[in-house]
Amino acid sequence: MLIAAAVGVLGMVAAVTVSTTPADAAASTLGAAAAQSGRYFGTAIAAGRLGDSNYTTIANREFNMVTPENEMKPDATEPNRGQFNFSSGDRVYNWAVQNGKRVRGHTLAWHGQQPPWMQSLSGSSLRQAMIDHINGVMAHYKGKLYAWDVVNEAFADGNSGGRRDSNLQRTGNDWIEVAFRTARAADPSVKLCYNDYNIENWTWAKTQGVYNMVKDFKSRGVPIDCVGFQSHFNSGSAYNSNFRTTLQNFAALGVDVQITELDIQGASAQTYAAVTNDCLAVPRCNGITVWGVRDQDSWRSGDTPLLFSGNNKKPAYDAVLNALNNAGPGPSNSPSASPSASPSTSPSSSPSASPTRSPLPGGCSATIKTINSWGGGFQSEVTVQAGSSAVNGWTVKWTWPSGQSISSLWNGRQSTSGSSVTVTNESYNGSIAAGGSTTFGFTANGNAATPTATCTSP
Ligand code: 9MR
Repeated sequence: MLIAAAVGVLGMVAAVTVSTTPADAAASTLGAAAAQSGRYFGTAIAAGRLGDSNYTTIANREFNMVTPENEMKPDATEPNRGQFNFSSGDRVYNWAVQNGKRVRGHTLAWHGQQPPWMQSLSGSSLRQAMIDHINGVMAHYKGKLYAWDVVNEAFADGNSGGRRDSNLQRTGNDWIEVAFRTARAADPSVKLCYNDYNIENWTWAKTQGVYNMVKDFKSRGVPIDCVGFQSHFNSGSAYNSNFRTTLQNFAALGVDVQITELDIQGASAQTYAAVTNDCLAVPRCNGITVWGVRDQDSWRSGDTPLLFSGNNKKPAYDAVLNALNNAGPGPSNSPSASPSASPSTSPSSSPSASPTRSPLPGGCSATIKTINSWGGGFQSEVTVQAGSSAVNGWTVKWTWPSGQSISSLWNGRQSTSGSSVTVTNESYNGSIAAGGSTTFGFTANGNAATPTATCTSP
């Protein structure tokens, strides 16, 4: 009996050891699985649900990017003209960053969810109110966000391929570019996105309308960094496999692409996997955000469109996790991550990156990539990648070639001595799984530079 028990215990230990073999261990959460290819996996978060511990347990465990579902919209942030209110937005923001997540701001200029005072404005006073709104909200979150949906849903449904009629549109066709130029000046550190729905199918007129706008913006130097594809798929707007073509074609214009509000009526596991693989196939697809945590949290809960039902993972969850794990360290970790970008179209988003060093076993490597540049300054993203073993704490160092200086840095702690820069991890991003990666970012003064960086871990 004793011997049998001892053998049983040993057998269990052996089995556990085998199942956690580190070399090609699959990540067990969506965020960690996406991070293996340098991407994020996010969710919409509602401030009103943060008191529900079942909700926050899943949200905290699975996701590493957060979009406030309603809390940063114009009606929430500027309820009276010139009087800003960030209490709900900050609740979501603080929950996210306290739990080591980044935040996508949503949204600054939109025909929907305008406060009543804004709905009643028109012409030049509405135009000025839009500019003031962008400046007021972006000042509050300056340097803190990953991206802003600067303009939301400005194109018409149907076959026109043109703009949606709205009070903002009636202020003049240039309202979108004015919004983007205002946003760049207000916070040069944040990616500026155009976000819309029904632009996933490459053959649709609305998709072509937005594509032509982005092409025009890039050719004229209007600052735009990313396009958000909401991806609310349902029977009237079904997923089509040409979504990958759409993502590739937009990326080839020199913008990042992001799946920003994914939900799928009925949550077919196959369709969820297909969408995930479409993003993974495009180096400039930065990540995927689902529009809510559990079916009961969804804006259309009757469609059961999300990855969780109550506390349970649905088949679609497993399909997404497997797709992310199968991608492994993807092309987005390499310095040539953006082969389709057109670097000559605009100074912003030129994809230059420092050479990657092969990480030693147990060590780490760091790659500096230019995200944006403008007269006198630039924004960079640094990817810190673990080698064949996990990293616990990292230090990245480089030397500026020609007098550059960092103006703000996030997701890391900086110390500078002359032209030498040292950045160490924050408490929340020091641990990187074997083969995984994390990123930090900064804005700097001077000409964009991508010096070779070294990475060490204790
Ligand atoms: O999910 C949001 C829901 O709670 C709000 O009632 C609704 C009101 O406009 O907005 C929903 O979010 C929308 C997002 O902001 C923009 N794209 C469509 C989303 C679903 O309607």
